[in-house]
Amino acid sequence: MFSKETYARRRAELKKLVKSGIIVLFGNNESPANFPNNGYHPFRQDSSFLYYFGQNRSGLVGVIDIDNDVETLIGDDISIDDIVWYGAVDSVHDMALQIGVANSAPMKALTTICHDAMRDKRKLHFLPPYRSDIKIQIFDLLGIHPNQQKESASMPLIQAVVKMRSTKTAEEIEELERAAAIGYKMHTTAMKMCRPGVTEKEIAGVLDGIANGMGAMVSFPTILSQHGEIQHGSPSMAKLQEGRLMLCDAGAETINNYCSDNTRTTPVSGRYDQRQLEIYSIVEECHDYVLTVAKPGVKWWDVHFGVCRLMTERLKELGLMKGDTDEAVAAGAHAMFMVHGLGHMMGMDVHDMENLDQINVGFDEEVRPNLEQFGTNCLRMGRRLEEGFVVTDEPGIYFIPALIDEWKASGHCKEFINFDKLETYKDFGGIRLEDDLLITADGCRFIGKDRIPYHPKDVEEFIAR
Ligand SMILES: [Mn+2]
Repeated sequence: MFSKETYARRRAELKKLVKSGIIVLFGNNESPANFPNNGYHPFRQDSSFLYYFGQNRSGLVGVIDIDNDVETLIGDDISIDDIVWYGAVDSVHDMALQIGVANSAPMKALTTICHDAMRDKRKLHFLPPYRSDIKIQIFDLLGIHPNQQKESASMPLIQAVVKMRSTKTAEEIEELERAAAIGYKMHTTAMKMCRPGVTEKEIAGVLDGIANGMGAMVSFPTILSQHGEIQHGSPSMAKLQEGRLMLCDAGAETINNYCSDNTRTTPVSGRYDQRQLEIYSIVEECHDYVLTVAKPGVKWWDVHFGVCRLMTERLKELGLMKGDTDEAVAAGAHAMFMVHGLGHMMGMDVHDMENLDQINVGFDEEVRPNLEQFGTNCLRMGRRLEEGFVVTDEPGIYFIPALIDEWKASGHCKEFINFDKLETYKDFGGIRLEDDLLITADGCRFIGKDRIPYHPKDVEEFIAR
């Protein structure tokens, strides 16, 4: 937790931005895995609740009555029965004081607050809910059907939260650095373990253990696969095989729930072969290019398409693409290889604030998303960078047999893709490199004191055995 002044300052700023009405921020409840007392573990608090109310306990709601300048932490104190099983915890009153909130109340008070507000026709601001239990709670409190709750969520509140959480303060950057240190340990361990005969799950399980042991947990389910072309390839019981590449996309959350997100692609044999090296070098060049152009005022949209053009140029040199580079990128031909966007915001959520909808987080009036074009529709961020933003830099090249077959059969982008050569890459897999960028006053820098090795020579030396 940060100091109570941090939370008080954030709520004061939020009040200024939202201007009037009552803000209701729902914390998360325990989520049952297979029965109520066997929940998904560890408990994960809602990030916006954490940001303004700091308390990492289930069953809490934060209320900010802007017009009357009253803040209340709502929740029920635990009973002696719970104390027997889980130990004593601070009272809701004490938890409120720890975050500079003057008032506390039991959960039934929320019903009164909401009913009074509706009677007096006052504006109630809530964020779009994403858990079913909270949707039921909102239905009970406000009578809004779960299907209508996304539309009924408060746009002024969404915009205020996005504005504040997008810019990371010095104490948040320290947390992100801590997350990066855990991520470093995870990735270097995966690289050292990567060898023929070891299963994907064995390595991923060790990474889970590092994340749990050094912080809160992984920031998302670890992607670890020899089939790097499968974007969210879950680790399987398959044994790593000589000659293949292991793609590992993984990150950690600190105890205070700040994230890291990195990707490395390691040769199972210990060395990249010539064909792997050729593709890897393109991804590496794209990854490093971002460092030279990302700075305040630059549109992330332009950085993404700068990478797409560079990738297309290099793939033309390899004979996998052809034709005019600008025309190829305009047609979306590069998405045969890079099916996703260059990166996303990162903070307390690995895809920061994705529950508030990426169109509100990564885009604005000036830069609108393209939801039509394959590949470009996966770009989660386009707007101009600002100092204090944290974005991931994650170019990748993949050879997806089903996609190759589909485009080849339909003739899609046939003037830009050399399908005959591409056919010979169907057994390749995929390569991605990912690091987390902090936008500084005049440029950007990677988060994390130690770089996880990624230049091919460095990787090969690091895993030499
Ligand atoms: Mn990522």
